[in-house]
Amino acid sequence: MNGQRIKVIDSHTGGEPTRVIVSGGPDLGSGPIAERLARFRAGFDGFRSATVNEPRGNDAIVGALLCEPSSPAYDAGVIFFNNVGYLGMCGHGTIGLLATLEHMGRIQRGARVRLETVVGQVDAHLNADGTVTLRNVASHRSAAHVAVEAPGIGRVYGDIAWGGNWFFLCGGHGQALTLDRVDELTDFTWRIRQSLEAHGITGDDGGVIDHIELFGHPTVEGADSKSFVLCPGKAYDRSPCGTGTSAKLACLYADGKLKPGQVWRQESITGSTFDGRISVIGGKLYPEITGSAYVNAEADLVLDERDPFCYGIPRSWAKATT
Ligand code: PYC
Repeated sequence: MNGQRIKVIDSHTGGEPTRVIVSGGPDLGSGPIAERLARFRAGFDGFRSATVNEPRGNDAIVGALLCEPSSPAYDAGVIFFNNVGYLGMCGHGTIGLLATLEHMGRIQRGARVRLETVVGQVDAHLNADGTVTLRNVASHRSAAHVAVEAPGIGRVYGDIAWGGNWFFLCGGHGQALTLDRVDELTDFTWRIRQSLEAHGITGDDGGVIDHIELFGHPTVEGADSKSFVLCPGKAYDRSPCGTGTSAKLACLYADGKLKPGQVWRQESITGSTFDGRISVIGGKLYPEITGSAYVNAEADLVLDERDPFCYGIPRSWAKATT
């Protein structure tokens, strides 16, 4: 048979899909994961598009390339990517990755996996009940109550926070957060995203704010809040977003509304939930996020060079950010 074969295992975490590349991925050489990401982007971006974009994937899928770690301080390396580029970190993807490793028989319940990500070390535990708890990179709020004028919307206010990716977090936006309004919510948040860019509003060191989060009242019993999250390639997060929940926890802590150890249950637009809590060590805030993932497919992707869409259908309207 013609074509390169790539073995993948798919899962979803609270509805948001993750596709782990098990074999057949590009050879990115050795060294720190950030250097390997640079090689991935420069030399193998077609692989990214081929594995997550249509016709083999869709806009919501996050890919996870498992790599050898650069030092014995880690158990594995991982590079997350999506329909338009690369992610610093991915919370739902980390939960999906651990469920996948269990499915493969590579880890057992109780295992702790020290992951080398592009933005730092993330420790993930496969709990006895099959849920996964990840300890994210240090997170913080960079600016509070920032005003942005968005065309067709007017002035909106939000906090800018880091949770492994950059987020703009808005309450008081006047939008009903219901699943039947995904198109309207996507349009609303995309306008905010474009306005932030147009006005040069960024995270620290010019980091592009490529995730927009709206918060509202919860609908699931026991949840503290419900969110809608717009991802960099204009897809919405079906899960409560691990890095977004981390950013939210950093804002709550900065406002004196969350204490270390206190549980914050974040509901997604689909009704799935993550439990978040923080610890503060040496003045730095480390979010812990707990959620569940389910493996739903094992497949061989075939990349046949004769296929005009071998490397996916490009998302020409959406810019890569990371
Ligand atoms: O869970 O961190 C997350 C995430 C980022 C983008 C999609 N999911």
